[in-house]
Amino acid sequence: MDVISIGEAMVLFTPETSGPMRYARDYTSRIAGAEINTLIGLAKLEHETGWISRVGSDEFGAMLKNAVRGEGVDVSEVAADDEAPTGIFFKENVYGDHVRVHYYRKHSAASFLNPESINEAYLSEGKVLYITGITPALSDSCSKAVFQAIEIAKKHKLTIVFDPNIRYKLWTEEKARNTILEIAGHSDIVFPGTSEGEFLFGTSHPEKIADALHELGPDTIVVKKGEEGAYYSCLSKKEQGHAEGFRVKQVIDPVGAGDGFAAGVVSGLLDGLSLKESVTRGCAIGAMVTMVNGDIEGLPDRKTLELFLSSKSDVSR
Ligand code: KDG
Repeated sequence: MDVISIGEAMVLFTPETSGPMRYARDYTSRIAGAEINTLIGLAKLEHETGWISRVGSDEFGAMLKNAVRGEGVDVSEVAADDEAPTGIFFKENVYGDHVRVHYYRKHSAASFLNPESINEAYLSEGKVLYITGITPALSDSCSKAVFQAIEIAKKHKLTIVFDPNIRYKLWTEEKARNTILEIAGHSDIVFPGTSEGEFLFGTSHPEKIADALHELGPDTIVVKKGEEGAYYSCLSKKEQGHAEGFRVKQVIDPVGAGDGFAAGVVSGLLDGLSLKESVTRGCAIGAMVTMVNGDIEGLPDRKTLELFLSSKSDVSR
């Protein structure tokens, strides 16, 4: 197994019409969730991936498991919960491109993930443990599960990759800051955004964010700057620099871009690319995700990624 992740996936409902959802009548349903988005991105690039989670013993749980399995991710460590339902959420396009997210995930099956959900034999077979700041925000038992996974990953020398992915709706600012910094301190590679740097360290300056995170322990930091690309810094390889972003003509749906970015960087590193090349792959996939509706639909396979990287016609850099 190349990459294993732990986290919640949900069914996402998007109204067919824009404006307040009280007037919406028709919805499209999709699957979403930061960790599965990244795992699916990696699976599309032919990496072996596995997902540790819980879904309800309900139709939405079956939908999620079928869809994630169908995208090539191993779901053998996804438990079905008879008591708690699968979480769902809605993306409301209030006006223009202003999007509001409404979660219906409190006490969902995934929020009952706990340290016993982590199968040591399964995780020890992986090369990379990928975690985001969403899972520890779901409940205390989820937070404990994440720290348990980190402990096992360290014991078996997996590379720990962490995307803070701060969701302010899910926890208090103080708890978010403390937990994110603690997890970052245990990680090898961290992918903060500039606004997360502002929240954590009071600066949106990429180099300052990277320095502050290096102080906590991680060897590699990649600071996401949206369509401007990313700043990367690796202490052991003494590699620092900026990778250019990809400006797309029309952003259709920006949600999920960071997860695609993570898939690209991790995929590049697994392929043995340099950090700069890996970050460029991340920027390309992040851009591609924004061009298509939904979190996973724009994630490319290798052929499509090559096409995007080589064609200048639809992209201005
Ligand atoms: O990164 C995309 C995610 O935000 C979305 O799929 C939903 O996982 C999600 C969350 O918790 O916000």
